[in-house]
Amino acid sequence: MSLVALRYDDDDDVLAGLRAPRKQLPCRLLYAGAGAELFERICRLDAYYPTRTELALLEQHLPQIAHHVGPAARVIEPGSGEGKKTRMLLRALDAPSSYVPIDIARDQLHRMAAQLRAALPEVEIQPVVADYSEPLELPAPQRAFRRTLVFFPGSTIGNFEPGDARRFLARLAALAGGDRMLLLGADATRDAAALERAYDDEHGVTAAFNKNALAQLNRSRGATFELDGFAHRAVWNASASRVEMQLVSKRRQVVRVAGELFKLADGEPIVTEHCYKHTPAAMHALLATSGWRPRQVFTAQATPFRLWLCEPLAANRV
Ligand code: AVJ
Repeated sequence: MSLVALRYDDDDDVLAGLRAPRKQLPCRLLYAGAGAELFERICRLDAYYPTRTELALLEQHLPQIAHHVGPAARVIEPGSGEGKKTRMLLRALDAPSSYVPIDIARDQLHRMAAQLRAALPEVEIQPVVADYSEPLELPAPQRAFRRTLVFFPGSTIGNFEPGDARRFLARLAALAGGDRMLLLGADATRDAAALERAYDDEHGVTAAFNKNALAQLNRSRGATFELDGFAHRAVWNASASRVEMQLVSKRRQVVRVAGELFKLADGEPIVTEHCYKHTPAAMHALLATSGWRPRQVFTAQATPFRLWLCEPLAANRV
């Protein structure tokens, strides 16, 4: 098994975010520790439409996607999660050569890699433990491949600020090399009621997921957050076209993080995540400025969720 472990340092952006006038935490904290499991639970909620919508789209269109991608592809997946969509993709492709899942949740990544090796012994599986939003190096493949397919489902692209999304997609283009394709899942839902149901679910799973960011800091950075002192809130910011995950302080309080004190007013929010919703026009612009162009777009019926199968911009081909 080849494995590239990369160190990442969360001190600076955590403290910088808490010192800012609009308090903010990096969203990767949500997915650390118990967060990976909590996010999988969100994905199984009825109210959380993106996962089941995307699964149905994959089910329906993977044969067509596999036709475009062709045989012996190397598949790279930043933020691979539990791997259900991956299995569908690898099964649909024509004799995929290798698969590189990149995830920060080490245990889940290794579990998923072991399951894939058992299910698809003919595919080379090369997990990478890393924060995929940081520059990283990929392991050298042992098997020959014809082209690289980057798989980025789940509307995870919505977690990036606009400039970061552009830089990230451009970096994927460089990472994947000349004969590359990208399969991107993106959500364009802008219905406030549907978003509220999905991001503030009645079972409180999203609330627990959100508070996990504080629990992580208590564990890893000696922070003193009392989880009961904060309320989960999901705000639809229409002008920025994003859902804002917030933790609202229920009282005036002072918390310590890495030895530094932070004051919170009663009702003051800490923003933990932005979930951008990209309209087709916004997505076309984002792709065009990051070295990609859509080859075929697959749109769901019930909600404006899409799979964007992309290839390099002609101008980028050398
Ligand atoms: C992982 C960013 C795709 O935006 O729907 C789900 C994260 N946050 N519920 C999303 C999330 C709260 C999710 N993404």
